[in-house]
Amino acid sequence: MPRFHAPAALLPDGWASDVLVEVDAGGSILSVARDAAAGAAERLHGPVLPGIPDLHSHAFQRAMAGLAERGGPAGDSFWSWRDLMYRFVDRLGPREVEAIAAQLHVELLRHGYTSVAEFHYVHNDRGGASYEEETTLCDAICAAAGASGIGLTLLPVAYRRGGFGGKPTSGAQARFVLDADRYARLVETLSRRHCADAQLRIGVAPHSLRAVDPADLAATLAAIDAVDAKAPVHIHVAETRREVEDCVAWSGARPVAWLLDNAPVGERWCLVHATHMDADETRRLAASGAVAGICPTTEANLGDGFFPAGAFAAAGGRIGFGSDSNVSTSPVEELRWYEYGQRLASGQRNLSAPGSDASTGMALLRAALDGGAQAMGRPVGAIAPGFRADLVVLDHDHPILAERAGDALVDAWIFSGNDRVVRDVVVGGQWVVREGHHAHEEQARADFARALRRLMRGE
Ligand code: NGQ
Ligand code: ZN
Repeated sequence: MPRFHAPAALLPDGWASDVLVEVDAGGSILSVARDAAAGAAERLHGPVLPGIPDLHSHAFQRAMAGLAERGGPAGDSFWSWRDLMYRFVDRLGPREVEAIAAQLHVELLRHGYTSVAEFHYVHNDRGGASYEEETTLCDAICAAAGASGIGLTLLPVAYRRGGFGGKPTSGAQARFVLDADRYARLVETLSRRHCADAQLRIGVAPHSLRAVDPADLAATLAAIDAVDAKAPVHIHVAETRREVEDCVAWSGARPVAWLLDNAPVGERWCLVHATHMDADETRRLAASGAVAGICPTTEANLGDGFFPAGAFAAAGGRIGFGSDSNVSTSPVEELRWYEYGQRLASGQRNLSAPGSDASTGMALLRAALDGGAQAMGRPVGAIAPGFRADLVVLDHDHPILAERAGDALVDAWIFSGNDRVVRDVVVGGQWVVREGHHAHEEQARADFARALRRLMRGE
């Protein structure tokens, strides 16, 4: 039975010294002792944090990072980015999806993410024909996660409309569409296949109120409730101003308000983006207990707007963070930009800190852990009995951590840690990164390079 000993670790009630973590054969924490001798336990050479959940990813988009940074003839927007992304989707096959996801997972792990919620919406073959097995591309994601060792919440996406009011889907969207029966079968097959795997949870994701109509939304919830009535439900909502306008034109209500009025939004839900909310929506979403999934680097990259952070926090809302388009694969960047967005807009500092002398980095990290874990629907985000043994070891010899201890380590990491501050990573009690190196790193990089060559040159 693996045992780990750390000189310092962040536990649910704060920092503790000489922490001994005992892990069961399935990778969950059995016991945590403070002021304990190391004995024969494996030594963790630095301060230890719980692994961070990445609550929103579209893995394949990692391969188009940097390819959408040229101005268009009529300016550029979320929608012109989406057109380019659709052209990219068109070329992907199962081998490419798996290779890109594996490379992404290695990078996420090396930066301290230990689990990821994959919002996976490409289900059909090129041109839109069904694969013989509707799980083909979901299986590619699971294979990548298995090889990399990252924990996975797989959210097969329901995508059936091209816009509000049941608009037909475009040709580019044909790869996303499964009818209600095939979708229910996909959810059922995946849930059954993976129900005994502690590294993996299946949930669902109605893509957005643009891509599902009210009947599709109900059918999506019914599909998961038939197999797992507590599983996570994620949805994109209110990311752009145009989405809000179109939703009002269709229903008379703004998207977050529509969802709160028409769906059982509560703790199993994660509303991704929720960028454009009025004061009433902000208060009501906070009261619902759902997580707002913020993806600061992607939202900045796409020019979405900034989440109403102050009002949502004041109303007691829960947030977590996601890497979304994976232009960044580091949790540090998401947390930092969430705080910096508020500083730039307000001319003030330390807006995420809960009070005088409280650490901003720590408040951001706690939000990422708690909200992230809730959204994953897996027992992660804390070093405590019953939780997964997902541990991130910081490099205490890194210059930015010199003479830092406790919360100050986290502030230094979040606000200044750009380069190899994470030393080791354990997921489910297994070593996945040692001294900054992932065991499958070289293989993943070679497979990724080959996949990119096929995608970009057609070779
Ligand atoms: C996605 N990404 O599903 O990949 C979306 C774009 C859409 C973000 N919203 C497509 N960041 O929302 O229609
Ligand atoms: Zn997304």
